[in-house]
Amino acid sequence: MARKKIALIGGGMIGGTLAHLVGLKELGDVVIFDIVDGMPQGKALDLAESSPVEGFDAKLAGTSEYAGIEGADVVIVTAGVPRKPGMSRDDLLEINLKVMGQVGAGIRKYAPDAFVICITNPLDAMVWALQKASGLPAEKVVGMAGVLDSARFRYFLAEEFGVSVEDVTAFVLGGHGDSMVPLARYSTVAGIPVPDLIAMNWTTKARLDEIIQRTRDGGAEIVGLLKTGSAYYAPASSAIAMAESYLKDKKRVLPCAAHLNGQYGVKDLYVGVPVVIGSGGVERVVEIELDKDEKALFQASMKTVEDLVQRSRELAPDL
Ligand code: TXD
Repeated sequence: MARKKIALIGGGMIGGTLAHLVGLKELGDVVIFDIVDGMPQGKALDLAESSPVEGFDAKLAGTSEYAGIEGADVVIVTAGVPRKPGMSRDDLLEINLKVMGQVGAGIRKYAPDAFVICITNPLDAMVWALQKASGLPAEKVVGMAGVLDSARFRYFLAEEFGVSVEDVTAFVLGGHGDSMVPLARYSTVAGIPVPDLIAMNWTTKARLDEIIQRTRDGGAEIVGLLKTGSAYYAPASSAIAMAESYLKDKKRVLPCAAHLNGQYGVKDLYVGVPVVIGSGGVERVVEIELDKDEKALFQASMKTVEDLVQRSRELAPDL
């Protein structure tokens, strides 16, 4: 059986890390596409030269031609401009919409059967634009944000409780950004819901609220520390988890920005919800029961996504 082909559109900080992880996990061959002259070729060669030491077999190539992504099984898109300190995700809207138009056209032409994962910010609008621009079925185009946001929540909870990150599960719903909705009720330590852990005196409601706020601000915290870019290790790991679930038909239940068509009362928007990812792409949207407060937070988050998409429609009417 031929190796799978994974195309990475954007070979920057996340793109390079994605290529490294694909190699280390032996998920398939890699093509890095970028508009910067020589950079994708240089990164691909450097990574290929690590393969004898790490012991993985994969072809790694760099390209500035869309033809290079031909026949890709998975396409992961990070192309665009990253957030700088003080810059909101929304500031990136206009420039990155143009990039999604180009990338979508490239995917439409050369990789129409691929499973496409969008990472570029502002995420919920970019994945919407990428699906429109590529014309791929909505279940084959998803956005990565929830796996990262919930990984941050899990990490902070594991630290708080002094337990393994492996035993902490967490759910984050809604848009990627300040309006995301971390769901404490659906977050557990080995199956014990976080509110029960408060009752067991493992933590306090006040501490939990601080952790939730830190999760919401997780991206900005890293941007503030790095000063010259945004997070890339955890975002790359998160997208790889999604790609792996597709490639291996694992049917993992992961929070992703998925196209909703009525679920959660939402129409034609990409919003972070739990989905099942298997060889069919997004095979199922999991509609969980929300209580009154959670519903209100989800609605507010939805409103910010709706506004962003509305502005995208105005800025890019031909999408
Ligand atoms: O949770 C999430 N979704 C995110 C999103 C978490 C962290 C970062 N997130 C966003 O991912 C971030 O705001 C950016 O929009 C993307 C990519 O972040 P990265 O840190 O990898 O940015 P880089 O290093 O600037 O890489 C972007 C690359 C860079 O090499 C550019 O030359 C290239 O994109 N680029 C293009 N490639 C192809 N085609 C076009 N048009 C293009 N324009 C720029």
